Amino acid sequence: MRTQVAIVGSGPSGLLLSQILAQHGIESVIVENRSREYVLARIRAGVIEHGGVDVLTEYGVADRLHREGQRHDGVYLQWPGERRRIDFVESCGHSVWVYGQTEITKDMIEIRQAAGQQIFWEVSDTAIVDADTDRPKVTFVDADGNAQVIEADYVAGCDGFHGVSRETIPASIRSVRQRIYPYAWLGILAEVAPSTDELIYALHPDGFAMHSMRSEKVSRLYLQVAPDDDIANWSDDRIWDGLSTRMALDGWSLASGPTLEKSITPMRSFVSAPMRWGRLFLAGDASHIVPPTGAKGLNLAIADVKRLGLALASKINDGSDDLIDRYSDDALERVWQSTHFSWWMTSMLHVPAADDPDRDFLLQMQLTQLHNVTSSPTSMRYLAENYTGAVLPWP
Ligand code: RFL
Ligand code: PHB
Repeated sequence: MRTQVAIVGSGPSGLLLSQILAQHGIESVIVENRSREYVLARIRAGVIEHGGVDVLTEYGVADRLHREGQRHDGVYLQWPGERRRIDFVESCGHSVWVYGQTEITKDMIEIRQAAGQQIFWEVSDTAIVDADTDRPKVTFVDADGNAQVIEADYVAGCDGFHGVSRETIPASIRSVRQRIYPYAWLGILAEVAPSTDELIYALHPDGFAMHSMRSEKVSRLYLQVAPDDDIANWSDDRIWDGLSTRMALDGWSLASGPTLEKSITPMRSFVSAPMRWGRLFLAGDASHIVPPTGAKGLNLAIADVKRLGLALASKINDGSDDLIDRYSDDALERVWQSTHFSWWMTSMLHVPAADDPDRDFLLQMQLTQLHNVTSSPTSMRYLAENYTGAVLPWP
């Protein structure tokens, strides 16, 4: 097989890249190691920066988002006895949108397949070869067990944190900077109307808790748990008790409902650089991951992919090397800003381990910081600008 751009991974990065390339008249083939059903059912992010919505709108994949997504103009930060709202619009003139990554993925798969996009589902043994030559290839075994080779002009590694693309770049030229946090998030999706108008991020001595949502009838909630905790230890009753205790506030109560899904996700900050090697370009989680507290992962993926789509279009259609040569450095600038913000939010809101000798001191520092962040207009603006992405560079 021959194509212009071979894309590894059919998550938000790979799907959006194929859409952007198609709009520039460039053909691509996607290979994905999971089934279509699995990818469509995967539950992940929920918050999209206003700039991310602009990109999805510009490339024609945001019609349902505009009909069913919810605009949020603020957020609540909470600690025992206090819940304070930061108004994004007042602080920086921007908002975010709440619309599930699951829905974005569904919309993009439908749009791409209706346009005839070739996607190989359930492939195995994906490998990227000759990426540092003029003839890069993606090899894989298709769902019927046939060995396949895609010869391409360029390869986009959009295969997430556990993919093969990043490791294709020789270790000798790759640098990794990371932090593994001593806690994880237990997330549930529940069939119950949200008990709040805005997202709540709460610090409590028992651990962080958060209330997000997907629609008027479906809520998404998270609890800080130990990184080695087992979901089997968490009955629905224990989860709802934990959420109610950690988000308790006089005059407010948390409504519970049937749990549709529950899982535990470890938390890590991770950046691998560079994001390009020869004709292989990395985008999204394949190159970097952030802890979910800043709601940045999907937004970084959208930003990378717009930058990469424009760079490849400029090279393929106009013969210009400028944007592909700058891709890695330009993308990493936003990656580091979002990595810092996610680390800052995470550090402010997660309780240190019970055996941390500095626990009491650190908890007091977090309370003081939350107080300060929600008191000063300058601090509120810092949070609002970063959370909504107002200060982050969009390509
Ligand atoms: P994905 O979504 O992981 O997609 C990669 C795709 O590649 C496939 N793949 C392979 N295909 C072929 N061959 C191989 N060898 C392959 N290996 C893997 C995978 O099956 C998959 O389909 O990466 P992508 O596209 O870069 O998208 C990144 C986002 O998914 C991620 O950053 C966000 O979900 C992070 N995130 C959040 N981001 C936000 O912006 N806002 C949020 O509110 C937010 N909340 C979250 C989150 C992530 C979470 N989890 C579960 C990690 C909340 C949670 C709990
Ligand atoms: C979500 O809705 O899943 C969500 C929202 C905000 C976050 C993380 C996850 O920071």
